[in-house]
Amino acid sequence: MFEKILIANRGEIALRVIRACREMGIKSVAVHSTADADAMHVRMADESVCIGPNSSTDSYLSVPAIVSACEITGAEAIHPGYGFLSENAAFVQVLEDHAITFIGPTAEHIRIMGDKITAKETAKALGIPVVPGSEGGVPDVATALTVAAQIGYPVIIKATAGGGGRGMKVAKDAAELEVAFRTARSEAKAAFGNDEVYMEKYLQTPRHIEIQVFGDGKGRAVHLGERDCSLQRRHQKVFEEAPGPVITPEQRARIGKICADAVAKIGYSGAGTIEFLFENGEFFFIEMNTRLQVEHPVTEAIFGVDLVREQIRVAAGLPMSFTQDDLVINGHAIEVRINAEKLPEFAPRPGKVKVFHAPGGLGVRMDSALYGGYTIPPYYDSLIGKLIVHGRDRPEALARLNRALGELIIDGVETTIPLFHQLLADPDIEAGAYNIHWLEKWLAKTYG
Ligand code: MV4
Repeated sequence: MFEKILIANRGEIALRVIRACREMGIKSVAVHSTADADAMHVRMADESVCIGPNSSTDSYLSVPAIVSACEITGAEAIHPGYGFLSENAAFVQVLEDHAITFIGPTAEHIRIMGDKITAKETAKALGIPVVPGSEGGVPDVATALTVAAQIGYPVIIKATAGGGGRGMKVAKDAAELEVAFRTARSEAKAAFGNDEVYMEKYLQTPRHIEIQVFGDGKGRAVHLGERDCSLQRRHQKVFEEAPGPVITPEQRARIGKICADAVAKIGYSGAGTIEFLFENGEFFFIEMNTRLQVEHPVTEAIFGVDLVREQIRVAAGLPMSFTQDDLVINGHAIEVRINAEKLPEFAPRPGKVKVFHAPGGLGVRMDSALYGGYTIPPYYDSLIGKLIVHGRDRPEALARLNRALGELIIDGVETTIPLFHQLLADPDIEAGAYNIHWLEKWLAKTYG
């Protein structure tokens, strides 16, 4: 096992990894920007290294600074958390060349899944159901029209280098396709420096269902069911739950086995998430994320596993501590993401936190790096906490969420907490009757 791990991240996810390290008897090294000198991850780690100025580009995204911090402290492995360098194949390649262990998949697996066409071709070849669409890239409008005539309208054009919703365009008929195609291309070029696009049948009212997978890098893999992450605003998840409120045990077992077999076959290592659109009882692959996700705690709650501990184990060459048969769902879990933002526009509101009081009690987990007197810097993501609740069933989880939100106090900055009180009062949320468009529509009608 490793003696020392460096955490190339900040905020709640850095604490999450430090906690797993401490429970495993592993020393932790925090890295931080100058703006984060007083951050909780720096206090909680065994050691810390300042790696650069405020800007993420020059600190949390600086490969030379992070590799140097590793060499100075003698850390043998790096946990990337999510965001920042977590899905950067070039970074993982550098670590492979420096004999530093990356706690995550290989550079090659990250590269395959980072290119959305290669990802989809790989998924399809592995037996994962994909959305009907173009075979690879679509080079021109004429090809786009031919593909659309085959798959039927509406269609969606996506950037090969994209993901997370950036650079997508929908066309409802041939008349709209030419403009949609040209716009998608130029936006892809501007955003990613790569103008390659591909096309799919546009699904109109799906849910976003993602399957958690886990591989040992030696050809064994399991699935840990699904999360329903349909409640999103501008491609940012807001509320996530596991299990999905409309997924049957048979659907879960079937798609779960397909996903676990697929990642086993490629020798995938560590945590991964296979994202699907789910409509009329069918799953359609869209992307795979090769990292630990923000919403992993809902899966941990219902399966009673520590996913970060497992990531560290397999990175050290140990087997996973469970088999598929050990993984039995217990109850229901919900996460809400709390941002330092002003409603209704979700405008970032960094600043000084006067009082922070985390809720507690049975079935409540608060992952946050806040403390009273802390000043949230303006340079990074506005996520300041995740409240995760677990109950014996969905109604109990919802009641517990309502209760825990009532106990949570964050004074001094505006937050998205009031949104969740309002959402919990909505009959559609109570019924689990929502899709990927529900939240944007609800926000438009509630906040105007
Ligand atoms: C789609 C789609 C409908 N049909 N693909 C958005 C983010 C990216 N991961 C994929 N996205 C979508 N792909 C087809 N063929 C609708 C979306 C989409 C969406 C997906 C998940 C969650 C929220 C969303 C909001 C708008 C659009």
